Formats: sequence, C-alpha cells, structure tokens
Amino acid sequence: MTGSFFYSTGSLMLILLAGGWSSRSESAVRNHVTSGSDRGPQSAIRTPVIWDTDICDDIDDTWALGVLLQAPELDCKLIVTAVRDTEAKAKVVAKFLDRVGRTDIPLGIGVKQPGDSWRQTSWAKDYDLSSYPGRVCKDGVQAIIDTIMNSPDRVTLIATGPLPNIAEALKREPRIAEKADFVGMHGSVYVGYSGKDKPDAEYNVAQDAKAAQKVFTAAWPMTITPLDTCGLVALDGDKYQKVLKRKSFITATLLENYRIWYRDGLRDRKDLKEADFDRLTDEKLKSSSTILFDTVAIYLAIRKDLAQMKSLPIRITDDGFTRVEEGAKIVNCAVKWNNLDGYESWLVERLTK
Ligand SMILES: [Ca+2]
Repeated sequence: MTGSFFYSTGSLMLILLAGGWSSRSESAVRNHVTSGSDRGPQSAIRTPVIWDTDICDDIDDTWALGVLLQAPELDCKLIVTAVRDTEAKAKVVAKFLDRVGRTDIPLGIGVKQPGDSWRQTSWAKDYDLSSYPGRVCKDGVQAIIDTIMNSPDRVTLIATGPLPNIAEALKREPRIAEKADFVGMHGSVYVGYSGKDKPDAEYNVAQDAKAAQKVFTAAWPMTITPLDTCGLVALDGDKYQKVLKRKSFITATLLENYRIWYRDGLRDRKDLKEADFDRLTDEKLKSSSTILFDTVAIYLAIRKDLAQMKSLPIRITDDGFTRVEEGAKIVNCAVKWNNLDGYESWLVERLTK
C-alpha cells in the first residue's frame, strides 16, 4: 500500500471508520473532515483539544494518536511535538495524518533541544513538511498559546511527554492556565513501573522536573494518569489480534510505525545479527503491544468512569517524584482501575472502529 493510495482515499476511509457511531457523531466527523471546520451544529458536543506529544521516543504516543483520531468527542485543534528533534517528530505526525486523511489538523514544532530522536523518525525521513496540506506552525509554543487564548470554548490540553513546551507557553502567557484544563500522562503516586508497590521518578516528570514543577503549580484544573493506572495497560491475545487484523488506514499506519520503532530499538543489541532483528520484530509484532501509557490520557479527556479518580495534593520534587503532600496543588489522579479489562476493550474498540 503506497502513500498516495492512502492519501487519496484517507478521508473517505475515515468516514467509513466512523460508520459505527451514531449518525449525529458521524456527520460531525464528516463535516470536520470535508470542510476542516468545527462550526457545524454538532460542534457543541465536541471538546476542543491540543495534544502535546514526544512521539518517537516511545511508541505509545502513536497508539494514542490512533485513539485521538477515533474520538468524535474531541475536536483536535493542534498537535505539537516535544523533546529533542521536534521537527523530525513533526514529520512523523504529518505523514501519519496525511496517510489517514486528517490533514485538517494543524501541527506545531515544539521547543528544539540538542540530541537526536532516532527511533521511528526514519519512517518519515523523506516526508517534506512543506508539502503537508494543513497548517504547520514553526513556533509550536506560540501555536499552543494562540489556540487556547483565541478559542471561544475552554480547551483541554493533553500532554503525553516531558513538558518543556507547556512550561515555555506558561512563561510566555500565564493566562493560558485560566482558559484550559490540563490532562496528562505523568507521575507515579503509589505504584511504580511494572506495577511495583513503590513509586518511581516517572520519565515524563523526571526528564524535565523544572518544567513539570511549573506546569503542576499553574492555576488550571489538572487530571493525570500516573503509572498507577497507565503503566498497567498492554494488549495481547485476542485484543491485540483484533488490532492486528483490522487493517484500516489507522491500524495499518500504526503497526507500520510500531514495526520500525521496535526494530530500531534492537540496534544496540550487539549479540544480534541483522536477521535476528527481523525475526524478533516479527515475533513481537505478531503477539503484543508494549505498555500503552499515553492512550489513557486521551481516554481521560473523554471519560473517566473505568478508573478510580482521587483528588490528591501533588508536589513535584527536584528529582522527578510526584509526592502526595499537604498544601500542594490538588490534582485529579487516576490511582486505580475499576475495570482494566474494560479499558483495554474500549481501547481496542476505538482503534478498530
Ligand atoms: Ca509519550
């Protein structure tokens, strides 16, 4: 399947994918796809969102993108890339959206930082960002500010990576915290990585603790999925097979990225030969996902009932822990699953619509 095939039929495919929803939602999605406008009568039912993502560093952001594109409840106004080579990452998002016919979504290039983002970026190496039919904002931070400040409706800012872009946006325009709600995949309250019963310095916080401190002391209402919930989500068995077999534009593009990302990750294994790379990649791709942390942040922007939410005072320490500490900012935390199996089924249902 070539890029041009995807591109020419992507919008039609999205409408077909939306076919399982109510006619009201379907027509809202069709209106969005065909005109790029959200001014239809259905716009009142959709929440305007901005997604700030460190896509390419882990593959779960790409799964989150798939869910975001299958959420008729959300009206994605902007996607901004975060951490290190944000332009290379923007190319990955642009190519993905081009493939699935969603170039109505504007892109922003976030704060550039030294260092490479080598996993997955090769997938879009030859993609010319200037050929992206939608808007590309070189100053992604300003795009975040403008989108929030100019929106007639309250915006939900979803962040699924370290927070240099959001901290910079708050520095330039603190009033964004009055006009937006924050939803993030951040922290570790009672549970650490791999479900262990002790919190960890979670990557999205610890990688830039100063930025996280700025974001976690701003005036906006905050909702997070810490490792306590998002760190437990992975697909295998029948659930994973459903995604694998769906072969829609979204799932095919997602799995193509998963393959490249996974294979890239084996490169440092000196014990492996070239043929092992393909064999191990095939084995993994056939059987299961990695941990799908970031998908939960998209879920929390839509609904929360499958998780147990708790309002907790959260302070970010200099070494990247999220401590419950009296007097700290109150954050709505998804601390447990009411129904993890139900969440994973919801995730599969969304991805395979
Ligand atoms: Ca991420």
